[in-house]
Amino acid sequence: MRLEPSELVLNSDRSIYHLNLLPEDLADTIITVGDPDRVAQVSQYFDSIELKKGKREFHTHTGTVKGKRITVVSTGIGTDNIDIVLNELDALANIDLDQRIVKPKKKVLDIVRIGTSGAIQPDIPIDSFLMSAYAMGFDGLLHFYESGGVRDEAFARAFVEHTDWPGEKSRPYVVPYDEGLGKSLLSNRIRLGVTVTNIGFYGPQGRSLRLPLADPGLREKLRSFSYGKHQLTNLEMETSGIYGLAKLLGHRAVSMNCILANRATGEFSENPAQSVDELIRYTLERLTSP
Ligand code: R1P
Repeated sequence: MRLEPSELVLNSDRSIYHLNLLPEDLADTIITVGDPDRVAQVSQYFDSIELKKGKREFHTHTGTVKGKRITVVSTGIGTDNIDIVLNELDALANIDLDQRIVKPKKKVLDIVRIGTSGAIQPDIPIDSFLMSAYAMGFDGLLHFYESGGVRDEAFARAFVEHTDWPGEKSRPYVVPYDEGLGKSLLSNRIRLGVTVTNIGFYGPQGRSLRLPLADPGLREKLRSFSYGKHQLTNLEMETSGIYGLAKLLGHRAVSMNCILANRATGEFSENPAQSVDELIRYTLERLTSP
């Protein structure tokens, strides 16, 4: 089926609409970061950079590290942006943009988020690294896709019951990481956890500056929830969308979190730039190890 210009939107040079990239600009291994300034923080460790492009908050560098081609792209904040980034990355890999048809043979991308995050369990140290074995999304993005096959409904149901989750909020959904890619990035430096993806930084994460919260007890409900051996470990704003759409599209995704805040102890990192830099160097090292 041919995708109409209103559905598959291309720029005049045939690059994909928001990312502003051509298919040949994209490596098969992709690092996503929230902050556009973090793109250069990653690519400074490339042996060579072949491409720098950007549009809006979506900045991209492609290059090689130890002979491996890697693309780093910024997503900006939130799962609404992740809907754009994941769909457009997949279109670059799996849609013939000239013919406007889906290619018969699917390419699998490896997608690794390097992001910052706040812990919700008091024993998770500031400046430590956490890999999301599961993402729990409060954002609702996946509900717009036929996604029953990738969601862990029993996990989500247990959480809804524990929190008495109100019906006017989007139903939480749970999606696992790609275990194969995860194992290749794991070491004893990394804690595995369950990451909660929020639709905001303040109220949705239980922060109140001037506005009273609808449920002041939510943070404690998150901290005290357990499902089998799993506890909720940390909060951020992209992982559920990345895991959900990657699984639906047939890609492998893992989210690496640098813990900058601990919401249970009230601490914040004294050197966040250095911590993020260490996670970048760790991830690049693991991605390029044989
Ligand atoms: C909020 O400050 C932002 O930081 C976290 C959240 O997910 C959100 O995007 O990640 P990044 O540092 O990767 O942007």
